[in-house]
Order: sequence, then structure tokens, then C-alpha cells
Amino acid sequence: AGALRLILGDQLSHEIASLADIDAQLDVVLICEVMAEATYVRHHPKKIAFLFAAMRHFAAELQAKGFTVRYVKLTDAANTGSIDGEVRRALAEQLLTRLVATEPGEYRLREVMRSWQTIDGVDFEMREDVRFLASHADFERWAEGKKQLRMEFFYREMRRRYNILMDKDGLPEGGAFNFDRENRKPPPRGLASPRRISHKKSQITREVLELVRQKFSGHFGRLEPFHFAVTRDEALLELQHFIAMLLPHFGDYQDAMVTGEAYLYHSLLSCYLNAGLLQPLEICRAAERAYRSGAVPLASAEGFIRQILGWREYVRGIYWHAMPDYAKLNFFNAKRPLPEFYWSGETEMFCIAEAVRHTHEHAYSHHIQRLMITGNFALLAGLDVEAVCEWYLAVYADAFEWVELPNTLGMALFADGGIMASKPYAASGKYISRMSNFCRHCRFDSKETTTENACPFNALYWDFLARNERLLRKNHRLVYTYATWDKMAQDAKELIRKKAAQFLGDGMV
Ligand code: FAD
Ligand code: DLZ
Repeated sequence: AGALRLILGDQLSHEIASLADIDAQLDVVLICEVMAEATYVRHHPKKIAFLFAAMRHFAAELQAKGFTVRYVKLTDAANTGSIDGEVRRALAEQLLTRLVATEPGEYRLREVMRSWQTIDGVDFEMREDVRFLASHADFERWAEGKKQLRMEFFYREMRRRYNILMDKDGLPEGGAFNFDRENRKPPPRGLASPRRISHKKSQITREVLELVRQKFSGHFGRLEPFHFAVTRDEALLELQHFIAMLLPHFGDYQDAMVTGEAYLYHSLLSCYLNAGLLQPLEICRAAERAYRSGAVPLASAEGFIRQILGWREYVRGIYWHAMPDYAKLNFFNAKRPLPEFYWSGETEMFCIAEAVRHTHEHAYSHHIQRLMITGNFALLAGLDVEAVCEWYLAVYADAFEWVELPNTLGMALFADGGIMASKPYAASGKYISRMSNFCRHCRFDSKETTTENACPFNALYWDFLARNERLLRKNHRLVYTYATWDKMAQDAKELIRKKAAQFLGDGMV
């Protein structure tokens, strides 16, 4: 008898485990657009359009290879609205007794899949997602017995294991695993994003855009212009363009932030990787080749490879290692409601308005804006952890919980108390002023802390440290920070705390 082979919206790879031994004569591939997935958070319209268009193109590719595909459109009359409903309906209607799926990227969906073990008369197999470079067992083996998990040491093992940027003696290329001291320059005046490629819209994509316009225009975010790649071939063009034109300067401007420039030298590849159109190893190998050919400095190639071979695999490991309890962690007991300006962008803090503007326009904002602007503000102001995580899961085209949650709850909010990061990524307005040109356009002054025009990040920064002193003073990476606080005069401290309280009490605009 044939098998039903489920492909989720972020499993669009021809090498996905659930297709490994497919029988073109007997088996049916199920791909379904369902309301439950499109609305469990109110995803950005560009994210929904990207995934639906990529799903439809992937289905067409499978059909062209001779496979039978049961593609359920969102508007199909019999659509039950959920993956669970569509799997059960397909099994019944196609009279299939075997179900094969690849483990999903989110815990909530894995729980749904567990219930398929008991569907009457159906033999269910859930396979591991082999697109990742560290399996669950690899990560657990690495984590076992360690008092503290740190990405840097995990990354070194991955470099050795995949023999990436290693020399012939088995040592790291250039004599070190990490070249960040050469990266991360502040933006020089006039730094702009090089031109990015855009893809011609097929009939399929145009239909999806119309569907998303009709059904999801109430969600945060602008649907058009829509430049995303929606097939593997197009995603490969994105990769080639990045490697040739942008990777040489990736390291230099990795942390820079510039008004009106959402992308700078970032790859924009996360959504293609996460949806399955590109594979992590092919991207790392392409970056390594560019370095070995002399086209790209080692610091840039290494910095980029570390994000994928290191951070991406590491956060996925942490997610499955620590879930489901992880999602409930709230180290600082942060409960303040998410301010409206995370949606409207209407705030006098120019850096936040700019990050929200990029997000609204592109379903994208680069790592440092996510971490050091919207994330840093949420940390300092003590915003509700669940609400912040939900915002990040909804607004970015690359957001899936396995990667979003450790980054938001762990890295940005330190709500896991230090599982992801060794200290909170808390920063004052001085950091934002150094790494961006945002402050030049802002009504607040990044050099001031308590005056009328003082940048709110400054008072909030010290207030955060004072408010959470009981939890943070013992952190050895904060010794100098607390020493500075201790040296401040009592009345200066009081003024700072009053300024922060006033700002938080006044609704933070
Ligand atoms: P580049 O800067 O070009 O980096 C190259 C690649 O490295 C990315 O495509 C991505 O696959 C990988 N990468 C880089 N940093 C990380 C990281 N910290 N964790 C995992 N992979 C990384 N990334 C997501 O893919 N989905 C998310 O939902 C997501 N949410 C985030 C939330 C917060 C609060 C923060 C601070 C970071 C988040 N990130 C997330 C990580 C990172 O910001 C994005 O991967 C990156 O901005 C994507 O843009 P890019 O492809 O241009 O990346
Ligand atoms: C994000 C998303 C959306 C918007 N829609 C669908 C869908 O209609 N069908 C589907 O199979 N997957 C969708 N996805 C991706 C899933 O939410 C994703 O597979 C899970 O979050 C697990 O990572």
C-alpha cells in the first residue's frame, strides 16, 4: 500500500527525509495551506506570501518529477483549516494506511504529530530533519555534563567535524577560530546597501499575492513590493549574488545600522534556509570557496560561516534541549505590556521607529537591529516576555519558533537566566550612537542621561541594572558595570531612576 508523505511549509527541500524512499507509483505527497498555520500568530503578509508561493512552486516541481501531489489551497471548500485535519482527511480520502512526516520545527506541532501514532489503521513514522548539521543526539552528546553551554565551543567542534576553514594540519585557518576583532566596524558616512536582486513574478506568485491581499491585509506589514525568491533556483541566485557582491564586506559592517538601509551587507538568506530552499552546508562551502579563491577576506568568510554552522545549529540545539519549559522562562519577571509603537512605529525614539519601519516594509531587519534596538529596549523596559516573543515570531519572514525563541527569549531578553548568553545584551544609547547614524535624526541626545532631551536608553540602562541587581550583580561579566554604578553619587543614581520611572510611567513614547 502507498504512503501519505507530508511536507510542511518550511520543509521545501527535495532531500527532505519524508521523501527519501518515495514510491512514485503508490505514494501521495501532501502539502496544505491552512488557516491555523497562517494565523497562530498574525504573520507578516510577506511571510505568508513567500511561504505559499514557495509551497506552490515546490509542489509543481514534485509533479514535474512524476510524483502525485495532493496540494490543498487555502480557499479549497473542503479545507479543514489545520494540518491535523488535512492529514486525517487525506488518509481517509486516499485510503492510505501509512503516513510519513519529517519532524516539524515547532514543539506545538510535534505534539500534534505525536497524536498520529494512534490514528486507527495507520502506521505513522516521524523522521529526523537531516537538513540540520547537528542532530538532536549530536547536540545532547555535546551538551552532556557541561555546566555551561557556550556557542563558541560548539562551533569549534562543528568546524572540525565538517572540515570547514581548517588547514591541512587540522588547525583553524589563519590560526584562530574567530576573527570578530577584525569585524564589526561602525558605519562610515555614506554607507549604503548595494543593489539587491528581485525576481520576476510567475503567475503562481501573482495569484498568491492576490490571495494574501484578500485574506491577510489586516496583519502588520506591507505585502508589496515583493522581491523574494520563491524557488530553489531563484534562491541559488540570491546565494551567488551575496557571495560575489556582499560577502567581502559582510564582516566589516555586520553590526552597522544605517537610516533607510535595511539590508547593508547581510545575506537575506535566512528565510530560504529556514524554508528549505537552500541547505546550510552548501552556503558554508560557497563562502569557504570564495575565501580560498582570494575573493573574500578570512574575517568575513569566518564571521558569516559562524552564523550558520555555529549560531543557527546551536540555537536549534538549545530549543529542543530545553523545550517545553524554555518557553515559560521569565528570569526578570518582565510583565510590562508591549507598547503600541512596536506595531505602529510611532515613537520619538528614532532607532526604534526605524527598526519597526524596516520590519513593516520588508518582514526583515538585520540581527543587530533585532538584538540591540527592539530587543535591547524590550530587555531594559522589562517588556512581557511572551508578548515580545510573539511579536518576533509574527513579523519576520524567517521566523519559526525553533530559531526565534532562543534568540528572543534567550539572547535578547536574557529570560532564560543565561542558558544562551553569558550576560544580558543590555546597552545604552552610546552603543546605538556608535554603531548607527540613527541618533543624528533623533530628538533625543544619546550623550545625556537625565536632562529633558536625554536618550531614554541611558536612564533605562542603569535602571535595568539597579532594578535587577539581586539577579545580576554576581555575574562576573558585569563586575565593571556595577563598579561604575557603585561610584555614582547617590543623588545622581536617584535622578536616573526617577527619569526611568517617569519614562516608563508616561507610556514610553
Ligand atoms: P546574515 O546576517 O546574513 O547571517 C547569515 C545567516 O546566519 C542567516 O541567514 C541565518 O541563517 C544565520 N544566523 C545569523 N545569526 C543567527 C542567529 N542568532 N540564530 C540563528 N541563525 C542565525 N533568525 C531566524 O532565522 N529566524 C528568526 O525568527 C530569528 N529571530 C531572531 C530574533 C532576535 C531577537 C534576534 C536577536 C535574532 C533573531 N534571528 C532569527 C537571528 C538573525 O537575526 C537572523 O537570522 C538574521 O538577521 C537573518 O538575516 P540574514 O539572512 O540577512 O542574516
Ligand atoms: C508559517 C506557515 C504558514 C504561514 N502557513 C503554513 C501552511 O499553510 N502550511 C504549512 O504546512 N506550513 C505553514 N507554515 C509553516 C509552519 O507553521 C511550520 O512548518 C511550523 O511552524 C513548524 O516549523
